[in-house]
Amino acid sequence: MQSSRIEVLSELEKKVLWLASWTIHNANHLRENVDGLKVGGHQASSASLATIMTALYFDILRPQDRVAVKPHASPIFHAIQYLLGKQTREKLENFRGYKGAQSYPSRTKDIDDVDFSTGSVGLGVAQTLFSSIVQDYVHAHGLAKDKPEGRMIALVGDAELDEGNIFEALLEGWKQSLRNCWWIVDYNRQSLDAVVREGLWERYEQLFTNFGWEVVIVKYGSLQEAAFREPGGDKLRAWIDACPNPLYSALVFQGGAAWRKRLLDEIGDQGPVTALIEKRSDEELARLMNNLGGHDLPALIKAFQSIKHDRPVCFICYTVKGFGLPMAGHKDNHAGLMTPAQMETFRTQNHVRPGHEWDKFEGLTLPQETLQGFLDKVPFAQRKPAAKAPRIDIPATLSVPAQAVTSTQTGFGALMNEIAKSKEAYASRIVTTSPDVTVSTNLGAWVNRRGLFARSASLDTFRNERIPSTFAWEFSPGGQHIELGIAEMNLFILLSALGLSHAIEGERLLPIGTLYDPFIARGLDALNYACYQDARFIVVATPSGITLAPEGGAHQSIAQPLIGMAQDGLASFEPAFVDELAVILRFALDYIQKDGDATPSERNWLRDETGGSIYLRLSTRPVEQPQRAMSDELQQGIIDGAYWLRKPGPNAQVVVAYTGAIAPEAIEAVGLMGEDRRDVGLLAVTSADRLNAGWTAAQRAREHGLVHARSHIERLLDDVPAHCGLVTVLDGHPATLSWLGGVHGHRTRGLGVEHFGQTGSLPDLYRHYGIDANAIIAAAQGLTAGRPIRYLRALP
Ligand SMILES: Cc1ncc(C[n+]2csc(CCOP(=O)(O)OP(=O)(O)O)c2C)c(N)n1
Ligand SMILES: [Mg+2]
Repeated sequence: MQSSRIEVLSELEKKVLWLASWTIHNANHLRENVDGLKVGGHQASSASLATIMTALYFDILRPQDRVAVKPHASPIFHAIQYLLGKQTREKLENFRGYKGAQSYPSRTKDIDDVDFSTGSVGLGVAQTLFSSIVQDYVHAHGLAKDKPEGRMIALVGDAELDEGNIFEALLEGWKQSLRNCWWIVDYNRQSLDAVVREGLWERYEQLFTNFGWEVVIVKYGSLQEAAFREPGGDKLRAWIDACPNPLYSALVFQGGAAWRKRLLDEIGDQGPVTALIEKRSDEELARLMNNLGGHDLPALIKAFQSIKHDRPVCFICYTVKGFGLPMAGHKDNHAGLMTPAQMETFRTQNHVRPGHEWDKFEGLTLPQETLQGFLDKVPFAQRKPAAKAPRIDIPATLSVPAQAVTSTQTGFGALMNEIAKSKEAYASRIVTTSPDVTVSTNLGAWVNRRGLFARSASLDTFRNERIPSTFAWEFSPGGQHIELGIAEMNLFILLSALGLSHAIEGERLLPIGTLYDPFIARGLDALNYACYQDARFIVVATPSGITLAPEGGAHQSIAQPLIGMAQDGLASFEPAFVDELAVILRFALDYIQKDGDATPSERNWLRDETGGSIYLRLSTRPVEQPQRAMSDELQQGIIDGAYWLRKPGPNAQVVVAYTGAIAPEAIEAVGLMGEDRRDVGLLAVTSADRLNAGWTAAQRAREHGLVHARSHIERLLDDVPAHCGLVTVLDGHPATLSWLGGVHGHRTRGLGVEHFGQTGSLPDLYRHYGIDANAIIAAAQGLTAGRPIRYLRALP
């Protein structure tokens, strides 16, 4: 290592810390002026990573590498990008402000080339692991041939390692022969509330080693290493090693005099170490004791450069939270901010003149040309924006053999089987994944044809031994299904990684993940995370609801339809029939590829051109399938979210609106009411989510003066007379559909499931929860005047 390179890097490190601290100070200052509020700027948490990120971004990273930055190091990341010319002063001045640089790095909201969004701790870390697997998948399929393999790197807070999803990912990574993944732990031994427990590094070391990772511990800086070589140095080293975390932090906070007193008290009588301590001034002593490996550029660069293989590596880098700032080491420093007076002192230390705070080289000693010349050549900054991955054509229709009676889940399996037979390009871009429910979500036929993915091939032993089995589980680099262990967090983070392949690998994949509907809740934050960073995928959740009758309560999902409605970036559908599903799946494969204009369509007021991910809620309940031609109008209704299965007449007294597997009950109820109520209508709702989104958007458009804006649901309900009652029903929370009454003010009774499920037969449960035909009729009678409905039986 040339010393001049280190000199440049340490100047940049200083500048990065200054800029990040100033960004936070400046932003908080603004906030205080406006509304007296203080917002946590994470000065200490950022400072902890200043050296590591300087070493990485300005020296170690190559253009093909990708990084998930610890959320609270966002100011350091933005400062680095500012120096590299990829972030603007305007955005930094507006840090944490409206449209300013983001508090936590965001792929979609920041302008400075964020690789992975972070914020919810633990998720970005696991994302790097799954992104490595996706990189292997893409290359194994002969895609992105010219793109060199990159390292997927996570900058991890030590307390972040408490998040269980990291360990679920670690286990899966081992199973999938993970490569090219580095996790760099910012081992400052502090979390948000406190100082972390002693000796965690030893647990981590064993754990990571067990999973096949190399572990590199970067504990001492080069000043410390030099001091250890002095007479008495071994005593100093032993003292450091034995020092409890809270004490070390407290001494860092107190500074040189406190270090001297403590060291002399504890080891001052042990021979030459006294001289080692005494010959240093307070300031030199503090610098020595603060010189942990994670704040020492030569130590870090040596550690990173020592890795010559592609196995996963965990670096445990000792750091001080708040390094270089007055709050360094204080246990309460997580959201701490420097006071204006402290900032002034920091300004003086950095030789920054008032009015020159944003000047890139202000206060540095090396000539500007040297620094700018260095920045111009930083390897990581040479990367070009990824070329847009082209759209993959999806056929106009997806066909599936007709069945008189079947379920949407079986239909899904049949559709995937047909796609598996196809020679068209889109079929080879589909990649499926499931957390140990591949067979029970009906992906078996697809997997039989397309195989499982692994970097090296292995045959199905049962098949080799000629033992009959319905499933051939052969692994090969060309396989198109990634089988996961039972961890829904992993499912969603893998979908997040697969769903960003077009942006990260420059190759578009069409990811489809399956799981049981109730277990969406297990991976919900990861699903939210995937949507937040605009990953594109289809999630097929089946089976769902109390329709899963004999399985028992906790397997029966209730809230999921509302999750589907409320989750941004995710359009949800719940078809009742397989012909609807075929239309929706085709739409979905196209929709996940869109990234166009955000202006809503004047037809349904949805922003379909922007695209997003898709959630399909399916069922195992076999129901009689309609025998009908799929007209363009019907197709459009299915996609827009609803269509009339039976159009209400001009004097309609009742409309039943249903979603999903409960269709036979709705159809039956409408039939039974016909003699006693006029012109009963039956509305098939395939997507409460899209209906609701279109309705909200059309209302907003009208408020903005577009007086003719009309959403799909408004048009559908236009001709329903005002006195007509509306009964809504689904196997899920009733709020999913009961808002329909608000569209034109029809009196509405929402039926659905509000309480945990239980075991029983389907009729038992539908009766118990009040979503069977009789309950629909009772609701209709309650809403409408007229003679008693003759088929209504007393409710249980
Ligand atoms: C899932 C989740 N839970 C809680 C938080 C709130 N939170 C933010 S940072 C933090 C502590 C992080 O400590 P560490 O990872 O050691 O980072 P450091 O600031 O010490 O570098 C917590 C609890 C969060 N961001 N995400
Ligand atoms: Mg920490």
